[in-house]
Amino acid sequence: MLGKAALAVLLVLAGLAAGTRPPPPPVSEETLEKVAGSLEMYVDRLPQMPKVRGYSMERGRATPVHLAVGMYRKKWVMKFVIEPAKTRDHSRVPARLLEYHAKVAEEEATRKRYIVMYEYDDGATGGPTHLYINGKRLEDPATETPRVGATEVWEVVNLTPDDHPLHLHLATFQAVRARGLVGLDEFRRCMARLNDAARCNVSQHAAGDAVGVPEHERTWKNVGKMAPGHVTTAVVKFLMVDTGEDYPFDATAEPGYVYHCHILDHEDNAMIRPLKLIR
Ligand SMILES: *[C@@H]1O[C@H](CO)[C@@H](O)[C@H](O)[C@H]1NC(C)=O
Ligand SMILES: [Cu+2]
Repeated sequence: MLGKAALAVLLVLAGLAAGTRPPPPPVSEETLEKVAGSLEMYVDRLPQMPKVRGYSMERGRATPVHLAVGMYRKKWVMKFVIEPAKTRDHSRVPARLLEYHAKVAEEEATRKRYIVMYEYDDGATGGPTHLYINGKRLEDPATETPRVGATEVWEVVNLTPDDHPLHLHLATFQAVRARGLVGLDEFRRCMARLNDAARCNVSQHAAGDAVGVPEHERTWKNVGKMAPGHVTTAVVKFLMVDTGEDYPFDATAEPGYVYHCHILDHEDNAMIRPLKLIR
């Protein structure tokens, strides 16, 4: 579905693409992935969206294109044509926004987990083939089995060359810091061999400059950007952060939940793992 972040990105890009004078600035795939909270493909749905116009972004130039089903391999952006509303909008901005009761207390964490992002390449072409979290497939048994109500610290180690917006179902988290990995190649080689951050001396490698968490990320979220070559420390809460209470349903029920990269292409290429809550 059209996530808010994706919509915002598309609107920004549409804004860039819409101005024909002066020519729109180039938008690279890298930029897209950096700014997006999620990237999704909507082509199959387009025939039902009459006011959407396509712009291909080949060679960094926005050129109008005729949208058709099956264009999923092309890079393009959408322009939303807003027409005067024919219905009345009764929605209102609330006088007060939601207050979060849960504190960002790293020291309250009962458990620390390493969440390691790997990218695998095709030996012949060097092109990426799939992305695993902790070297495991979705089908492998859950290894993240937090207790309901727990606070945990997740050290997200991004060994891939790309940003990944990590998305947790059910849980809410805040990144508190990110540090660059020094001796990244050596660490990557060790991780490829042992798949064990502690045995590969992650704390010695996570010694690069601390990167400030941007203001807009310093709140309870369910998606957070994980920078390449960095270890991002996130405080994760398995409860309702607005009330500080337990979930109003049985969060331990089958089939459980998942966490994954919010870029659909990555998620579809196995960057997704089960998340199983226990009592
Ligand atoms: C981790 O660090 C210890 C102590 O500095 C060292 O003896 C060990 O060889 C290191 N392990 C790896 C896999 O580099
Ligand atoms: Cu990703």
